[in-house]
Amino acid sequence: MRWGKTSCGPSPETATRATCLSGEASLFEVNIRYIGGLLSAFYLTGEEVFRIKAIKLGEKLLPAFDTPTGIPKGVVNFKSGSNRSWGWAMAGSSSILAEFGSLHLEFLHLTQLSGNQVFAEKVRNIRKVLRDIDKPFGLYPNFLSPVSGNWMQHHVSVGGLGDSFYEYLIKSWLMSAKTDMEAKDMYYEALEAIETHLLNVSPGGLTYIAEWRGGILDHKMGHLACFSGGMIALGAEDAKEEKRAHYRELAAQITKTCHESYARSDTKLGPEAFWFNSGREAVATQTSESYYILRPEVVESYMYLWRQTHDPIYREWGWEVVTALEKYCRTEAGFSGIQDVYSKVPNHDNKQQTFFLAETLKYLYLLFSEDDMLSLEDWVFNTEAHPLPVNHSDSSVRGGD
Ligand code: DMJ
Repeated sequence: MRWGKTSCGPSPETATRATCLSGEASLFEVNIRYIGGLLSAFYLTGEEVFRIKAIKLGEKLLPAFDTPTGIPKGVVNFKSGSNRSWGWAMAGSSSILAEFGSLHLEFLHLTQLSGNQVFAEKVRNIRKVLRDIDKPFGLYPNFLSPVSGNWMQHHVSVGGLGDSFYEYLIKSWLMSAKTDMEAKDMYYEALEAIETHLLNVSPGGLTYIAEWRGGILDHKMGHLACFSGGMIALGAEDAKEEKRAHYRELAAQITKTCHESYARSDTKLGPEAFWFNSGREAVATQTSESYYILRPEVVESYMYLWRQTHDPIYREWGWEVVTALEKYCRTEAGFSGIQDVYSKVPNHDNKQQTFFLAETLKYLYLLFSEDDMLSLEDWVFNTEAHPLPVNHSDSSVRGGD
């Protein structure tokens, strides 16, 4: 998900305050941060207050789905119950794939914990719309009209605006104890299309997933797209047998590329976006993309690759990040993003994004923990790294129809 102008102000950090005085809230941010966090707190403690609050907050989000297609709009007003699209999303006409595509895990748990089918029905409808819509070359564009149900623009990205949609397909399969066949099929079909149309290897041998603008490729990866190494590793085990080794290797190669984006900077932290053009590889080419805001995606993939391979290189790479965070991001009051990863003089942005604690430090902790610490057999992490239990007991959390 990429930060855009929010109803709470012009800059990213206000977007992390998923609600603001107007009563408007980001459907996506409230779901992944607050509902995801409350659900995890309930499952990890059994404290009833967390279950109750998660359900109440979920009910507050339901008006976002009041559209002709049932595809929710990105902004909901907790006071009035109205909804609207982000102004920056195709002039307010579109919903964002990574937003409406990243509700499934949490909403199935809201149904399980409330007994109210409405939550599961909302996300099953989203799944149906996406399953049935024509997809250009099997790809999922990032902007969809909640009114017409048509794609509004053919920009495809495994990074910002698209990322967690793909993540939630494979995690729906895993969270359903491998009963949600629809999620599994959609995931591997989407991955095949990504491989066919977006995957590239640079002249220097680095594998990367480019961005697609109606058939034209931008040979760049966002830091956000670096979660994909971990995602592909997570899904490798349930791929067709003849593809499993290939996906394990692909996951390792993409993760290696993302490591290179860190290794090639002066601070050993990676930029917001890095390019493969004009002889440059895995480096930002504009100062406007040279910042690091404590994002987790690269260490997230290290954790998954470590769990899958136990190759010590992933802990070595993880420790490089710990060292760099201490050296360039630690401040008296916490940790701060930096404005230029290519400068040895850290220009702090004076913001500790919420995902630093929720994700970056958690994935680093898990990277150096034993596998039975939040085992991937029993837990899936929502896209804000809040652990949700795999439902081994029954198929009531099943994601499909
Ligand atoms: C987090 O809020 C989530 O991981 C989201 O899915 C992507 N962006 C940030 C972390 O960079």
